[in-house]
Amino acid sequence: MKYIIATARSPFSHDRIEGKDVIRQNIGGVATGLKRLMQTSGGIWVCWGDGTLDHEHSFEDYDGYKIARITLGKNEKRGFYDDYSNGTLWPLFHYFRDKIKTDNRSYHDYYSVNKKFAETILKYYEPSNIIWVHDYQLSLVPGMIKKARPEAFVTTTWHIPWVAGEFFAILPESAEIQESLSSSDLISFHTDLYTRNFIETQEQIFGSASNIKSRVVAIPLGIDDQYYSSVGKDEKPRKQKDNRKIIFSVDRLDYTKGLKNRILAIDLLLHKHPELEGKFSYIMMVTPSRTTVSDYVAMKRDLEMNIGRVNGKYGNIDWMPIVYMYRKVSDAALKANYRNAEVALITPLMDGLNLVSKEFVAASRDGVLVLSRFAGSSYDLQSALLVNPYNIVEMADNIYAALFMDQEERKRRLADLKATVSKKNVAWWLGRIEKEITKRWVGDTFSTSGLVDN
Ligand code: GDG
Repeated sequence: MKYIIATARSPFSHDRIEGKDVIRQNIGGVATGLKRLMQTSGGIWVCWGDGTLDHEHSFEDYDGYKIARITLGKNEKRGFYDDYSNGTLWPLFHYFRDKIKTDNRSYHDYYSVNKKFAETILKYYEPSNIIWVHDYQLSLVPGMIKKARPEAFVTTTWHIPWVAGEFFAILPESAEIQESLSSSDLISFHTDLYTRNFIETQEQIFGSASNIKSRVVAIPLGIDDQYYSSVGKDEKPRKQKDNRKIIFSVDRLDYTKGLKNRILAIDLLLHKHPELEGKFSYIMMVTPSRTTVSDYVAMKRDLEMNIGRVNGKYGNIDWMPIVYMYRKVSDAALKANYRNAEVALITPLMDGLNLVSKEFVAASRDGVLVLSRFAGSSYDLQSALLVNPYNIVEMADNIYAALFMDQEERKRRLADLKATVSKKNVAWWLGRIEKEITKRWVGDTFSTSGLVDN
């Protein structure tokens, strides 16, 4: 049995940088999990080729599987990716009402790009294939495939939250999207809350959800815990100057991540506890993201202004409370930062899951996780210090508690968290999805990828 996987972003892209042809790997846990599946079971990965040289590699054999790339024109990309996916659906599914753009023209591009994906999938489809569609950029693909080939098995994984039905109703195209997704043979979300919201949405739009209840499941994505817990051979624990404690975070630059509220919490922490001057460094890594979307440009300016304000207010010639880095770092550097941190501050305002929280837990030696209640991962990571990211006082108090938590409690909490993260790792996730497919598959040739670990 082979998969045809469809994701908006590609596992890697071909680019020309300073006159040299290079391969750029896609960062992020989804790509890592799926690469592993494709390497083991083979199949075809259909994706958007956004690299400058990807048009020269529209179909290639790579590492045991095949990649089919769809190239998009400049306007098409803007309508599909910047405007509808990231300007309409992203804020909608994270409850940012004021940011939702409801513009029919960009839906047109979104529709036609989804059609290109569906056509490409159907071009390669064979009856023994499982078609696995990922995420909000491709929400119309399941419906398009089922219309053309009702017998094809389509499973969909939704990586971001699913909102309450009455909020989803804001979207002019809500019925089309719901109809398409609910035609999947299996649809998975990260939490029970999202599955409940999806079923309620179905009831509100179509009057009943009895036909989809058995096809909707909650299976949270896991990470490759062994990779994060292994120590690189050149890696040494870093000593901070004057034994300063390290608070760490890494996020894409995004308004859903609650970056500014964290700076406000550091401000309040230092206001309430002036004795903490010089006692910690907050290393805030921010990864450039969606740099062509206008909201993100303004947000960056506002964040940097606040970091400067807080550093200016409390810093001195030997110490700045916030060490800010705006760039992508290597996997090895990220792992070392996870390991060296006493506290991880992961406080999104809304997040489908949040892989960073799990990666920190796997890598950490004795760190404390301060985690937002609105991250999907908080459902499983109950031994973290859970905070409301809108409540600045609560955040400041929990950062203080994390910095000064006694060893016994740190160890107990981290051991609980590690047990969950390694039990529900990426192999577990793939295994659970394959098990659900097996239950529903009516073809006679289904065999799992062998990654099952449940
Ligand atoms: C969607 C949902 C859901 C980040 N900066 C660097 C870097 N990263 C890696 C992290 C992590 C990943 O990117 C980000 O994880 P998220 O969980 O935020 O995932 P996304 O793909 O952005 O988002 C989210 C996820 O899908 C999975 O379903 O959790 O809720 O929005 O793996 O480590 N990696 C490196 N350098 C960086 O600078 N090497």
